[in-house]
Amino acid sequence: MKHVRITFIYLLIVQFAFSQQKLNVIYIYADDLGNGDVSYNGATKLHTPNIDQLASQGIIFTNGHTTSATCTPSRYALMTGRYPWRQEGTGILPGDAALIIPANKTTLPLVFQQAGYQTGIVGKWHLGLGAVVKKNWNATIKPGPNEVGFNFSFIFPATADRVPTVFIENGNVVGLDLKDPIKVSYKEKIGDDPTGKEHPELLKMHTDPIQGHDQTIVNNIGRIGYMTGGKTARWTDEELTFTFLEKAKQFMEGNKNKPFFLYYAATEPHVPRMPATMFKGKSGLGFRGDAILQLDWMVGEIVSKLKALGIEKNTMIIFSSDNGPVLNDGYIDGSITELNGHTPLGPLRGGKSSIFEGGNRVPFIVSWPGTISHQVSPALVSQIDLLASFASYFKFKIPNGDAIDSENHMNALLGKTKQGRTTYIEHAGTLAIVSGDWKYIVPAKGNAMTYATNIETGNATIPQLYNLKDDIGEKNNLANQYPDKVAALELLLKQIKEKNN
Ligand code: NG6
Ligand code: CA
Repeated sequence: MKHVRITFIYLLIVQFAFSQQKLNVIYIYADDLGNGDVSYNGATKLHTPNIDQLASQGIIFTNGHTTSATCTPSRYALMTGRYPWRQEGTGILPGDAALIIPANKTTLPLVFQQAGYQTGIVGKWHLGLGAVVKKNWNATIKPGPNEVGFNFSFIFPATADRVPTVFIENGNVVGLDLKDPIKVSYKEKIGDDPTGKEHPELLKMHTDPIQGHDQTIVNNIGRIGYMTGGKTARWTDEELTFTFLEKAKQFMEGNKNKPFFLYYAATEPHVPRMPATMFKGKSGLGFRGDAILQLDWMVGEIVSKLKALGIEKNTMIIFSSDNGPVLNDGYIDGSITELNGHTPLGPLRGGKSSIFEGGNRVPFIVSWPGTISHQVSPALVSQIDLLASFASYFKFKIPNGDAIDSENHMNALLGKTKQGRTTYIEHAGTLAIVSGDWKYIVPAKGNAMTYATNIETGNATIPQLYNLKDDIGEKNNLANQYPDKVAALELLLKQIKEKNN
């Protein structure tokens, strides 16, 4: 009897110790997922039950943003808390680019690391690797994620459509046979591997003839860039998500008793969309829809794993996307022909690469079961603010000059207030400033439509002013009616641009 009581007390203590465990944070980042691509936010042609579940138990932010309308700059802002347009060389990077995250500055994972967290990244990196472009892929590649705040990394270098199509774990290419070394070039063809251009008959998915993606063929898919060697290390696209998910599960399992931060950078629904067999054809909307179902399934798997580890209530999941949606982004994959009335943008205008809201207003959910309850928040929140928000949560003082654009909005992220940012800068080919309900787009000379992907860039040589409260679709340009507003926003933008500390 006495024994039983002692065991009981012991169990109580163990449980208490666990419930005292610090919060874990998982940041799930979709790639090119639109505001209207999720059923919690109005999609009816496809269903995302696992993402919806996060939304229905957590906070749905209707005014959630990435900084930019493409991948690299958005990820740069997420990691550094700096607007990417302040920094040259933060545009979409080739697969052989050098690391663009400074190793001596505060980064988002460093904020967690200094608070005693284990930090891991699994998935798409796209922020460059190594010190130089001409790097040796056959030895440990440094600096990379492990040098800017991650204890563990299992990534692919750039995008799924860019070589080298290999996984890199803590700096080393996985499964590499050193007798078959990897070489990469974005300048000229190297080695004997067939290219999509010379051998279109080898492709299992046609490329759009005006959008390239016709260089080295890997897994019967044409890519951007040339590679040779590394045959045993090359990935199979259909397995990408299984591989990342397995690594993420191992990371969670290994750190179930320690606080952890996991950055899960999914590849869906970015091109090439080549989902696993179990998802092919499942959405009825072509491979893009299938890829979104695969993404949703992965989210469900992460939640199940948290439950199985008994840490679900102790883990915050933040779900978002790095930029707005695009249909034909280089491959003929049914994204247009099988769209079936699906509206990836919802009511927004633009899309990937656009300065309109469709470029940077993205799904944004914060779920923390048991601690935050469901609500819909109109607070303007941005990925660039995660750094300062978590720094404040951990009472970490950001060194002067670091993360200068990141603001602490932890109270908005936790649903304690519906007030987020008052001012925000959006970025594509040009800049826009949002202040309250107003958005001003800086005049720009570039094309009105993107090349080939057929998206309105938002570029215009005249000033554009929209009232987002009344006109979320940015249809009525009010610049002529409110010249004072235009002038005030221009001035505010100038002041923010000049800020350097
Ligand atoms: C573009 C690619 C597009 C995609 C994008 C990066 C062409 C014509 N198009 O340059 O396919 O890879 O870069 O997407 O090359 S992002 O989400 O990583 O920013
Ligand atoms: Ca992207």
